[in-house]
Amino acid sequence: MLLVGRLAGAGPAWAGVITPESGGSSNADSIEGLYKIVLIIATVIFCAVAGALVFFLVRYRARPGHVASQIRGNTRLELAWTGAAALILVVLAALTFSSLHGIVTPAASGDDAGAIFATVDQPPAPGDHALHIKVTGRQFVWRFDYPNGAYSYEELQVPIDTTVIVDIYSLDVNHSWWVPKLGGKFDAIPGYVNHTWFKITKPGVFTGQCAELCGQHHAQMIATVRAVPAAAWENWVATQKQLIAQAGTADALAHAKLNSQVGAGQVENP
Ligand SMILES: [Cu+2]
Repeated sequence: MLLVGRLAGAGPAWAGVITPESGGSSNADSIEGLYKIVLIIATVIFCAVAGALVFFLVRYRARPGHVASQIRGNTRLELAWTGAAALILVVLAALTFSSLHGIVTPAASGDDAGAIFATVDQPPAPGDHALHIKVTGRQFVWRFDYPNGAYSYEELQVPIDTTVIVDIYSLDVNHSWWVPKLGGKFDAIPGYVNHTWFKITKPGVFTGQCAELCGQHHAQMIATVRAVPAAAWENWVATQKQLIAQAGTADALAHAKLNSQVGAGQVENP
């Protein structure tokens, strides 16, 4: 009971409990907007149908001395509810298709967008003005590869006001890339590249989680997206590249030293 109470009291338990989360990227906002429209229409219809049902159940309930009149067929009523239902579906379809463009098609980067890279092995960005990030899922961590050769784990750093095209890979089993405030879920499937995008306008941190049960430590497969001003991002990605190169050099030195010690018999060959 205490555990259930604690779980229910946790902030994330109530994040977007009725509607999807939004506020990070315009595609997530469009998804939420569309969801709300459908939810409102569905709620109105539910209340009307359930209300009418309860009304007629009470109003025409069986009572001693009252015999319900037996009615069959009402062409006008039947035409009306068939037509109204069809009309609602047409309206919903029109709304969905008009929002779909803003959800699927990446927005253009803003005027303050940072340095733009594109790698040769990826599809061209819309207007050729976007940052491509390769996201790779593996048991149990997300890896992010940047166009300059730098990479990071768990946290993806991006510049604000820049359209980020995310190319999603998996190395082992099925995973699912999901940062709720930046849009919907996208499967990471071995042997297949999936794509999505987001564009963050203000600096901030957005948290996500692998959304496909991928093994024993699936719960630890978190993802964080940190959006920073363009200049800060350029600095960061350059520094990250340097740090990786330094670590590589230190690793090679340590390896060479160990090999020479093994050769000299100072340590046992493992
Ligand atoms: Cu996973």
